[in-house]
Amino acid sequence: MRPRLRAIAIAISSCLLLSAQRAGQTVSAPAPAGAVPSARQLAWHDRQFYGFIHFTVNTFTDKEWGYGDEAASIFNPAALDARQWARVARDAGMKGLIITAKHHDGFALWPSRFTEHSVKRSPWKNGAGDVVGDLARACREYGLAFGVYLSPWDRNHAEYGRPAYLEYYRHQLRELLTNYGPVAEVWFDGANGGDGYYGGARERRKIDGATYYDWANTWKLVRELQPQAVMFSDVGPDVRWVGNEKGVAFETSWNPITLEGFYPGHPKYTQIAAGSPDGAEWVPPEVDVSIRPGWFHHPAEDAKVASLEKLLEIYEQSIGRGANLLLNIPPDRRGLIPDADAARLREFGQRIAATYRTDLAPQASARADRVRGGSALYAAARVNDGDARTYWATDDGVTGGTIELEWRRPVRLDRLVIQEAIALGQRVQAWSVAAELEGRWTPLTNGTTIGYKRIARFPPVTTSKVRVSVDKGVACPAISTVSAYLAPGGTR
Ligand code: FUL
Repeated sequence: MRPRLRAIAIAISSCLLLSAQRAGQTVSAPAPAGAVPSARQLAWHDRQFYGFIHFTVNTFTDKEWGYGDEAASIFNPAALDARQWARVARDAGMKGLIITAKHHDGFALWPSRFTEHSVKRSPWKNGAGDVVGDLARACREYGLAFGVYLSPWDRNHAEYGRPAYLEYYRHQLRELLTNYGPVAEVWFDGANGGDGYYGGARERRKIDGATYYDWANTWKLVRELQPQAVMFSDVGPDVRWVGNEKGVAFETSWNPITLEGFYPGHPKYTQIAAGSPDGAEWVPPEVDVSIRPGWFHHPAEDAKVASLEKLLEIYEQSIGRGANLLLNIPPDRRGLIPDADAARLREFGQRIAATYRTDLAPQASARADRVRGGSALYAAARVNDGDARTYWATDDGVTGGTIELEWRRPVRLDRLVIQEAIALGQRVQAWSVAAELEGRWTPLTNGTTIGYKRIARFPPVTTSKVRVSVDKGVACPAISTVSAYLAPGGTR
């Protein structure tokens, strides 16, 4: 071999040896940054999209908030079929359903032993029905997670506002968490106190939201009875309210949040609802929004079902900003989700499935400008290897970096889905996406936080090279997924 070639060959082989050594070395994983999710929260993040069932006496009185004096005799759905709800949910791509087992009016949708104000006093199935049980069974049949909403405010109960009501509330919770199999989410809303029937007193009752409910002990009961269930309220402990009912998560949205001094219904909650990078606990946001103007079904709103465009916008502004989406789909007086809503939800489910069916990223080769310890374990190829557990990372103290995806032949795409390895905390503060168009790097879009998932949309482009940059972070980036798609028709 000629000396020059020999020198090159030696250089190449020593390079290979060096990288082989590096691959063999154990480069340690990045340390978690800030607050991190629990196992039950990680399972919740994976659920992403599920439905809310608002159904009770209000459906029959055409109200949003019942006063608490509704006669059980008005609850009489002629064709209630929880399996239809589950089918509609499944066809929409939902992973679960949460039902208003009891709304503010106090009417129990299950035959509670602790009140007469329930389905057992209604003409429906001659008082032998159980809506909660029907839904729990339907969810099991259709592979959906099942959840319950138990309103803390009870405008029917005589003892509301006094200690005895708390006992009653916990008895009801115990029934719901004992008799219906696994519960994935327990939903505590923040509306509290005011006027009501209260066993005939018909008066205004004010409670102190900071102390009255003694949440710590109620949360303990849930943990004891259903340890895998996440609890939602304005302030967690597992999942928090996004702060509005419009279907929009904050553009800059942190899972960590400091909730000390706050309680469900706190008047200043919306000021902190976006979370913060140095937040003390991991309590991710959930976006609750209705497919109609109201939470309950009202015939006058039959023509106001959200359009497909609106639902797609909600999807991108909730799930696409790292939150979960809880979409309300209220049954009507028959006890069925109206045909128009069901058709819209099917259309929505099909569009989402079609948009995210074909990931173009696995066909691309990936490289990064920096890789943690030079190790294959943390290489760029980890973002498009189809394994959500692996991730690209850089060295400690390096809080940015760039991944390039390159295709052999040009592809057409209009969005990337970027995901952080959130088991290590939420780390990215700014990102940007560019594509090589006619030989020039062209910026496509940019944003701030990522979290569980960020949908980065841009006008459709045809390109062979795409670049994702992490421009700023609280720690070295840990990106588990970059996937690439083209929506059908090139629109949303
Ligand atoms: C609120 C309630 O007051 C509404 O009626 C609805 O249930 C919504 C999801 O939560 O706190």
